[in-house]
Amino acid sequence: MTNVLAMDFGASSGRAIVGRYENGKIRLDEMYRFENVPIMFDDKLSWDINKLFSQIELGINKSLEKYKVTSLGIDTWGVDFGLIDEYGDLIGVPMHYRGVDTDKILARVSDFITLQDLYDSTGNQIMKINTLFQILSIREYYPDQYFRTRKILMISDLFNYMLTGKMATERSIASTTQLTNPYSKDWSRTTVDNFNINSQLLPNIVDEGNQLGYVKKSFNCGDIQVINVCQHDTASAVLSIPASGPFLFISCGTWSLVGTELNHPILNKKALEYNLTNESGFNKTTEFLKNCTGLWIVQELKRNYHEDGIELSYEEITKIVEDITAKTCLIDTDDDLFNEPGDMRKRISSYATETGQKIPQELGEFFKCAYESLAKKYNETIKEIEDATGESYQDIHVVGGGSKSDYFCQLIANVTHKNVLSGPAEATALGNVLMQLISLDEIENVAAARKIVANSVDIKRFEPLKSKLMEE
Ligand code: LRH
Repeated sequence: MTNVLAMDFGASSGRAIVGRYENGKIRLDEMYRFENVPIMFDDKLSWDINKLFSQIELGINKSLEKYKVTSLGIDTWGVDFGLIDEYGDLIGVPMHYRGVDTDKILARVSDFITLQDLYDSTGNQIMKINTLFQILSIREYYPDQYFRTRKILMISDLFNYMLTGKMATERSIASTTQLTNPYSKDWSRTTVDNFNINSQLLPNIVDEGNQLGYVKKSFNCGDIQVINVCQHDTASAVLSIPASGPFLFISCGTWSLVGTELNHPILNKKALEYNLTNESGFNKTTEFLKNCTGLWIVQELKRNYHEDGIELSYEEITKIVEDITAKTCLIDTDDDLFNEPGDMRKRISSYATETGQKIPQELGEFFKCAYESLAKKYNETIKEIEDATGESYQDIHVVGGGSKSDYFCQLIANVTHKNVLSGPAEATALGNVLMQLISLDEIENVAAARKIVANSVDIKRFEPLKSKLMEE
């Protein structure tokens, strides 16, 4: 039996999971979960990087108490990074994408290049959080840090570096920067040059499955190989989807990544107009998708009520929501208003007032508004994807935390008029485990890995029901 450790970092929480492969089946054993709570550093919303790194050490130790572990892989959210100085040390603390001021930068991007050209050379959805805009913001507002920098390491690459002493960027995580070429899936020279970024700052891109090196002796954990998995959590999640033909996916965590897997990028007019992104998946596949706000608003509402002394589990929340028959207001979940941490009840109420809708009163109405608005957004995005690809899909694979809620999966089926196949809920960690097993030659390739997932995980099916929302 081969045991591998997946360190899976989401923007709000993380987990250490040991994947165990035997007799054609994968079993996941969760060692523990932890919260990922941002900190204020120098007045800027930042990642608690040392605490997060200590979770990896804890993950290794806990796993070793129970298992012999051959390798480990790290996947994280995209776009964020750390700056490394000439001594190989981290400069300051990596900033949180919700805290970086890129508004003015974005407004000035057209001084360098048209948005059409930027899209053509990177294939990425223009989002103010993208690494490129964050780098330009640091150069503008913190030139001292920028000019001391010798290498820029994405968060997962930074953790790999801290573990092994080796610097590299894995291809899928690099594709969230708006600095890679959507065809070659290497750094886009045109973009790097256009924005006058010193190309020496960007590490070499390596393929997923690359064996980077062993965990340093100083960690005292024996020989554990560090493998570059699909380090972008979205790419890991998609890899684990047990599909055989064309499919749509919604990878639903703090973010919802709504898209499809293709073997070529799409950069047509419609893709640009809809702001759809081309990111890199395993084997240089393209994940053609939109980054939509996901359960973030639900998570914030839950936190808002927690601060008022009301504790609710997600199961309790969806139970309450299911019992509400009255219509609630709908919001644009991607509106900037809901971007930053804060009281979502106030923001939803002000959105409702401004758009002439009824203001929610009850706790359940706020949550219902969030869930239904998300489903509406998914539906709109799926239509855009079908329009840009010229394809029509029957099935949506919903994976990640959101797939655990039958209420939400049924709602998505009703609103989109498509079948929803839910699970795996631990898609990101599972994709991470699978890539390690492929790298270790335990599994032949991704097609074989997906068959193993189909054998190992219960997938639930939800067909669209005639509901009130559908008829609107
Ligand atoms: C989802 C994700 C997404 C966003 C980023 C901030 O977890 O990776 O791709 O771009 O987080």
